[in-house]
Amino acid sequence: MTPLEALGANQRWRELAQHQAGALGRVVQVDRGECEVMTDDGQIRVTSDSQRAQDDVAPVTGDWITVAPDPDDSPAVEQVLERRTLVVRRDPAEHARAQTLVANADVVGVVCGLDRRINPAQLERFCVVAWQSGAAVAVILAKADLRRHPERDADKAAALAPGATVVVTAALRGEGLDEVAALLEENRTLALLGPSGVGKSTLINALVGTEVQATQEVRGGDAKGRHTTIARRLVPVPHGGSIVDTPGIRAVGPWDAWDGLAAAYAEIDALDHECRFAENCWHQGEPDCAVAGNVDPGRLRRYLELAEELADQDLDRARRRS
Ligand SMILES: Nc1nc2c(ncn2[C@@H]2O[C@H](COP(=O)(O)OP(=O)(O)O)[C@@H](O)[C@H]2O)c(=O)[nH]1
Ligand SMILES: [Mg+2]
Ligand SMILES: [Zn+2]
Repeated sequence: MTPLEALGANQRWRELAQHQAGALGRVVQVDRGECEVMTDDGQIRVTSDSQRAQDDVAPVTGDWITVAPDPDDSPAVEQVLERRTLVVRRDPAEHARAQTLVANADVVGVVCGLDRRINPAQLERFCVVAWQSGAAVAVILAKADLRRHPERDADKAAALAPGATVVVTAALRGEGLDEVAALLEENRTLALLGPSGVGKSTLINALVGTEVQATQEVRGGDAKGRHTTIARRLVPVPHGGSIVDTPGIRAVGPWDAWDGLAAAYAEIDALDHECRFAENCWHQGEPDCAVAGNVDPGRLRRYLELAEELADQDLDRARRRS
């Protein structure tokens, strides 16, 4: 298998690239206007200078692109090929803006460290962002060696993340790695999402077999990790597939994520249609409500909070446009 095939090159991407003049490549890492790009001729540095690009989509890690075929110039991004999936969050610095994290992940793995209790609100928020991307979703429970009954955590996670595959790992002991590798079958791309310190880099290193990602001791006292690695880098996994870390995330804000909300709270969304649209019911004790009483009250409360957050964002965007 060529390095580009190891990163998921297939007939589909090659056909899309054929409509462009340039050669197919996949963005491995982006930093300050330059991309590391894997091509059929190996890895090259490409400027993403928008002057020469045909569109103004800024490439992110995981993007499939074509590289402008100009022999006299340094290589540049010609076109960012239409993304199959895209992980987007609300920009933590600039709240009225979206920040794109990873393109073309097949699976988004939301990672929770079992050195602390699963935080339902946090897990669900990450799941909203994960589902919104369009990828499949997995919840990866890390550091299971620290728990006497990790299967109970798995049950809890499954209840908080309907539709997601739940995987239990203890990467330092090499446990659960086969289950993660199964997510990577057919050269799929897995994007890890989760706060610092949960064990993402340790898991990647265990899968890859070498120290490709710096890991950091969790600070004493709290379980927050330091932000050791900031670059989002796509790395091939020896037994197939590729994996990308999203370091340095404290909290994740959903962005225009109504589909993600519906998927992350699928059991509530299914009932929601029965009364919200017919009776304009907000499931707060109205008579004949199909939702309240039939779903977990904590999940309902968090679902409604997130719906309000998204509705506020919609209003905000509408105001800005007018
Ligand atoms: N006990 C235990 N600790 C782990 C495991 N995986 C990671 N850690 C520790 O958790 C801390 C943060 O891990 P790291 O991979 O850097 O987290 P990241 O910020 O999500 O990339 C480090 O001190 C790791 O040694 C595990 O499977 N078991
Ligand atoms: Mg890390
Ligand atoms: Zn209702």
